[in-house]
Amino acid sequence: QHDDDGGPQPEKHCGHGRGGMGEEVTRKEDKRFITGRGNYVDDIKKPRMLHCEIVRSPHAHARIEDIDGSRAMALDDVVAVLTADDLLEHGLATMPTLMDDTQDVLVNDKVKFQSQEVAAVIATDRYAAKDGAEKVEVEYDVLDPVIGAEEALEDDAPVIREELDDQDDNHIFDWETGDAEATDAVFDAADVTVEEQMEYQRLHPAPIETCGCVADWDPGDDKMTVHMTSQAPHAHRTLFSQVSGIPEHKVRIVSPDVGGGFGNKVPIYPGYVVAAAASYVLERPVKWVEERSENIQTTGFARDYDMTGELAATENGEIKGVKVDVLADHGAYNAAAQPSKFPAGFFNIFTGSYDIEAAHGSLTAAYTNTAPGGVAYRCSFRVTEAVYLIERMVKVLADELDLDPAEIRRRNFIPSDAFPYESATGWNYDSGDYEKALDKALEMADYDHYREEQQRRIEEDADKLIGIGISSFTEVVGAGPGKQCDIAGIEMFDSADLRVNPTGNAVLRVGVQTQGQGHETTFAQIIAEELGMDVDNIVVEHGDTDTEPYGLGTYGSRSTPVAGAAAAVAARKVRDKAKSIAANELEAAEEDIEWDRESGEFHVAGAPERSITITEIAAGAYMNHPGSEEPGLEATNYYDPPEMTYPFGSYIVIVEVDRETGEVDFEKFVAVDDCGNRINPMIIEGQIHGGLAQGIGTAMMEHVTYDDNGNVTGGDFMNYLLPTAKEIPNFDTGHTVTPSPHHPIGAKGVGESPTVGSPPAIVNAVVDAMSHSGVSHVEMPMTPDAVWEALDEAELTL
Ligand code: MCN
Ligand code: CUN
Repeated sequence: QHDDDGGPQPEKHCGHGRGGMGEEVTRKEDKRFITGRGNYVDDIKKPRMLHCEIVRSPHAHARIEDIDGSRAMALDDVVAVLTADDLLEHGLATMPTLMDDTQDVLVNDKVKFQSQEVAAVIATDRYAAKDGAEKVEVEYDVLDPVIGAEEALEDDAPVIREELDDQDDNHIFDWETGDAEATDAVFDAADVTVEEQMEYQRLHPAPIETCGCVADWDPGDDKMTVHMTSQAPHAHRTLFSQVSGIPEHKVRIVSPDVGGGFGNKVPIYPGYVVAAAASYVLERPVKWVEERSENIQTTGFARDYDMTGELAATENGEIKGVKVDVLADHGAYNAAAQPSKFPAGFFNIFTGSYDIEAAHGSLTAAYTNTAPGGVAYRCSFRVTEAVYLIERMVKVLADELDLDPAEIRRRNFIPSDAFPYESATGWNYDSGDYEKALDKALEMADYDHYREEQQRRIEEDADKLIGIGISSFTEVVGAGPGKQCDIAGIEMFDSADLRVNPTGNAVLRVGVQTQGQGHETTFAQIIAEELGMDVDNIVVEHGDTDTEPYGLGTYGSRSTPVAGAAAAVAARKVRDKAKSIAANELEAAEEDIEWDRESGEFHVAGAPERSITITEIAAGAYMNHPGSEEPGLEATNYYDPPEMTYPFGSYIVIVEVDRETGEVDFEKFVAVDDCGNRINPMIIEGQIHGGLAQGIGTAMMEHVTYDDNGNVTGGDFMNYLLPTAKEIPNFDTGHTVTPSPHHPIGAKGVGESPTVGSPPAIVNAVVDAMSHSGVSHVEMPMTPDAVWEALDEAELTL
């Protein structure tokens, strides 16, 4: 379904026709993908290349007594068996995590989660490496595993991280935000308070392409080249250099085409380090590519927050205060991928879209015998958890007060004239118009009709109940500013380098890294808009640290807010210089030259027929440059955003709940998003569709589960369920436009909004179908049996 605004939009070019801002330019990169010419890590083949297979622990918690690789080495095609001892020689047995913890590359002493990396087998092909891995004999002394944060913090829980000097329990850190005293005061004075405990289960980003690399040490140039699945090639280059001791100018990271990242490809994993070490030692290229179960069981997971929320309000539903307490499971290492000064990510944005007087949050994080991780999966650093908490709590409060959940939101929204707005936990929202987005969504959803239908079904004791769920979320994306946000100390700016060729086409190099978001198209559109060039005449390059300007990569929907700004500023620098060249070519004074966005040309003020295009100017820059300027036409910008951007939206989900089976059907799914000025509406819609699918996966089926022995029981696609086309309904998408006041082109990010915003709308809908019988919460994933249980408890089953 398309936007309701004035019916379907023209297929291409709805602006000035050159493929600038707001035009539905078809994706330039798709020709390569749909003709089978994509180039992913596993497509890379090098002469003399070896293959790496990792030997993994079957136990979650065990001491390693002995590793014997001799039977593996006896196989013809096996070249080497590596253990922690071999890596120790090169100082590579451990690596730093992004949160300053130290993770084993290969286990030296004690295994801390199932499938942890214990040894590596290097062989001439992948099958031989796998055969070799099966022959490596490891003797384990099995220990009691600690599964679940609550159990981990019990007094008698086995200590997982005994190797750390200051660690005699499984507690990692405590964190606090807001004003406890002020919040207690509004709670004491409140007419009503509500409380609900809710778990945001452990998820996995599960990109279709798993993680992998080809490491190639060149002893001739003393240079390490690593082609890898990286969302942040430059940051990874710096970390690689720091960990390996190879000088940074001798490290080249290349991200070729990346088959989905969703946050999974932000951290560095042991496999990368092992492959690089093996290539260095053996002086041959080494490929390592994970299998699906390795990806789900060992690489960065998401969420795993056990949250208790409380709201205080007046009896007419004015929210006065919010409290939240969280128990966070970080797995065996603190390896969350987020700005280092934010141990709980941006979770403290939990006041959401509402003007709330006082707020307080606290959190305790624990080590458990499970894979490390903690933020990835389309989340903007824990905003997903924060949005889930507040949007669920508003529904709980609405039910308590018997108020319409749309109405209670309206009564509490930050008013549109209150921006810039500082929240109770200190965030500076740039712009918003929440009521407008909600009104639009209500209209698109035919809200009143479904409320009536819901009532009718209840009165008729119908077999299928109707539930209507709303989420009016606010996102925060676009980290920096560099002074607040860094990765391993590197400030989170981003960059663009624009070079216009003598024949009038251009190459834009950016520091961010597309994983499917369509940057090769949308970044070209920014340049097309700013320079009056045709979008087809601009090539966007990314992902090679030897040629691209330094950037912090793509995650947290930061590409548009940060690198998009850098691209616009670089283009404007080029435009400034172009003006002087235009003056020279048109034989006019520079102050008389005007840029006309509509025609994409420069002309002499008052004489529009005396005009010149960027192509002609480009020729002038190289073939007839004015004496006042250097030859050439290029510019670079490193952009440190003054603030983050705050996209938002209202989602309305209407479900039918089957009282006999507990099955949930989506009757209607409305998503109204506001990401400020829109670069490419078609790409935005694709982002929304994909993100909503992931939101449905989250709410309905995805869960990395463990049994009491620490076995990952939800660690492959038989057990970790992803939604397919069958589970995904049609979406009705709409939009409002509230530009970001501080962004050069007024744009905010959008990639994460649908995954952040939709799970509470879906849970609110299922709860809403049963709330007349007193149901206040259903835990995710809301599988049919979980929903049936809730129906049964409320005596609603047939
Ligand atoms: N866009 C636009 N106008 C705007 C905002 C964005 O046209 N006002 C376009 C952008 O130009 C870009 C796309 O929408 O082409 C997403 O932009 P943005 O919101 O800036 O997000 P990023 O490009 O930084 O992508 C990151 C975000 C995250 S954090 C995850 S996780 C995620 C997501 O994007 N992973 C994805 N979407 C994904 N889509 C695909 N196909 N694959 C992934 O791995
Ligand atoms: Cu948090 S998942 Mo995206 O930011 O790469």
